[in-house]
Amino acid sequence: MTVITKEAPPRVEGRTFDPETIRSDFPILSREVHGKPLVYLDNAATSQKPAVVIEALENYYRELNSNVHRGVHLLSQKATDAYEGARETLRAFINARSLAEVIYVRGTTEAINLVASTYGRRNVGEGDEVVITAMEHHSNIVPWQLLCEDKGARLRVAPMDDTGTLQLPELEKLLGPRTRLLSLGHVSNALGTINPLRQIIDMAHDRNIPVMVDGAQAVPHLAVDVQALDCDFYAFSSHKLYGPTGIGVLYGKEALLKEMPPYQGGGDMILSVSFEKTTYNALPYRFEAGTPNIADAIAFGKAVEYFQEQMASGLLEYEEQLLDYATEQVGALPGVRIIGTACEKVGVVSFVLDCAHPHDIGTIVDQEGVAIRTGHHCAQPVMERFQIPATARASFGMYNTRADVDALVRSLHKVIEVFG
Ligand code: C6P
Repeated sequence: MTVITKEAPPRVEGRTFDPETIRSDFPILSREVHGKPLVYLDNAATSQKPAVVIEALENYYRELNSNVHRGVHLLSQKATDAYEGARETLRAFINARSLAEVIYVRGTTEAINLVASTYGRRNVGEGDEVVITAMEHHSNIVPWQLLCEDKGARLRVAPMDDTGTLQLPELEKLLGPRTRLLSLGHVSNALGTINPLRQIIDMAHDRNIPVMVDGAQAVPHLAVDVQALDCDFYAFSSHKLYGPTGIGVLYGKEALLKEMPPYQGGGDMILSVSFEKTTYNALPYRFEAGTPNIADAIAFGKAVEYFQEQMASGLLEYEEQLLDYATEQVGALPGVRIIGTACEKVGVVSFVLDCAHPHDIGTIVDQEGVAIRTGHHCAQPVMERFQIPATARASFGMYNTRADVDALVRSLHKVIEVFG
């Protein structure tokens, strides 16, 4: 039996999620493209930003700009408070035990590279194995390939079936005495599959194998509680969660982080430096060398607060219904094949049409003002598994409506008229 962690956080009574009100919080949604109203359905690539996030960025540079953890002057103290306050917002958001477990990084990609180059370099040796799955984004493949090449270790890949569902018995068979880490996505960006993390993590922990989770596509659509999941590492990016680019989080269990060597050397990650010996700062700063991305971290905190408000109003249920509607409408098109039909899905509808290459689909719907992503979605092995070069992918955010889905479907009828 597959157990899915798709819990919604508690709803605040009397509040109803209203996408129309939400839309007015996102300035970019009122612009036109090619003379048509923008229909933005590329949220898995990056989401749009609400005014509160844009204002937080502007406010930082107008009112607070200063370096953190360094100055005794007022601005530096205020900037430090705002920067560390955002860390607390992020800690509470994923329910990490302590601030020491919340490391600021550039995004999911850097988080995975950090774990590969520190935890991986220390714990993976010749003949050892790292296990991933067949539905990973390149960010959760290449860092492990680099590590395995360097160490003479082996990368093993758990397969998925034709619906894009991970084959758990096959995964279980791969978890052996030489497995040093399992790293997998919570949600697939190319297929939308939600992996049953709790069950998988228990399976790995029964064999003393730590688990790293790529949460880039999960955090914008699911309630994530790292303690309930009991994952060892969890990575996510701000820019897919209505926050700015260039900032993200690596969560790690403190006991593991403490034993890991530093990632990069430089300012802020040290306690003392001499030419003979350097001692390192406490967590999380030990992994945050150099002047950090202060403004974006603060705005990320604002994005999370905004997102949490919408979750408390029923956002996640709304998104589920919208995805069902989109799947039904797109699935009814002539000559369409939906790629990724797992029972538990979130966020995306990936598809191909008999009559047109995905790039042509993307170009024609763009002329109608509809932004979708086409290509391999940085998941080339997924395309190979389904024996297709690419897909067209519509991906949803909190401001999308049934009218957006209808606009997509109308534009796809144009594609079929031209190529069919
Ligand atoms: N996927 C997409 O269009 P960064 O770039 O570090 O913020 O996130 C990388 C990443 C890692 N894992 C998953 C599952 C992802 O989906 C992504 C980013 C985007 O699907 C851009 S390729």
